[in-house]
Amino acid sequence: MVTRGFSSGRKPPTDADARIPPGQYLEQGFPVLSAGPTPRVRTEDWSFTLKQGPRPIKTWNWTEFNALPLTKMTRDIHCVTAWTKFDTAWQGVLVDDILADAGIEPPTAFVLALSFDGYTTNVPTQDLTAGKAMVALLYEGKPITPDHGGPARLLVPHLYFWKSAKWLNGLQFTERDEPGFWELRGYHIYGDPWREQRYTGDP
Ligand SMILES: Nc1nc2c(c(=O)[nH]1)N[C@H]1C(S)=C(S)[C@@H](COP(=O)(O)O)O[C@H]1N2
Ligand SMILES: [Mo]
Repeated sequence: MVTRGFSSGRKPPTDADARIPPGQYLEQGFPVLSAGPTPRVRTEDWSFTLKQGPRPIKTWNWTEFNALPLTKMTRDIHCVTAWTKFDTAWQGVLVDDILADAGIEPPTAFVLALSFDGYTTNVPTQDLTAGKAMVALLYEGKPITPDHGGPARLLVPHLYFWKSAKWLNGLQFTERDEPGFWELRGYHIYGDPWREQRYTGDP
């Protein structure tokens, strides 16, 4: 007997459905979303700085940063424009390993990610540590292409993808949760896709 309700065009729920947050659809491609033109950052000119407020804690050049431990992360990602992509495969340096190399414990509870294009986005420190986030250097085994944020981008896969800053050049510890580029323009301060925190005022 055919189960009523699943028979006429409606598909039964699958494991895949359970991986798609509310209001999202499954995307097979990899859309590019940038607020401005793609900055071309040569690895010779690349650097990454850990800061506390305006004060630099430590800076790595490309060679130094690539000497840090490389970790693999394969995760589903969720863009606020409603696409979800399964099993994106990244390699990069865990934020934990960056902090360890700098010899510090997180000095404040919030971070502002800083990018070469002037883009910023805020994330609570605890959403970046304990293996939850990385500075990604490779996508599907190859250097990240410029349009997707190469040479290096932040990857915070459990939050909407606008939190994964492309063309990353630093992480700044801040005393308060300071809204970044999109958070100042109406996006949610935290951005949990499972709670559908898209815009300011969403729960
Ligand atoms: N530096 C920077 N990072 C950024 C953006 C940007 O404009 N500049 N766009 C954000 C947004 S809104 C999204 S959805 C993702 C898109 O990443 P993708 O182009 O690799 O899909 O990058 C995020 N990171
Ligand atoms: Mo986005």
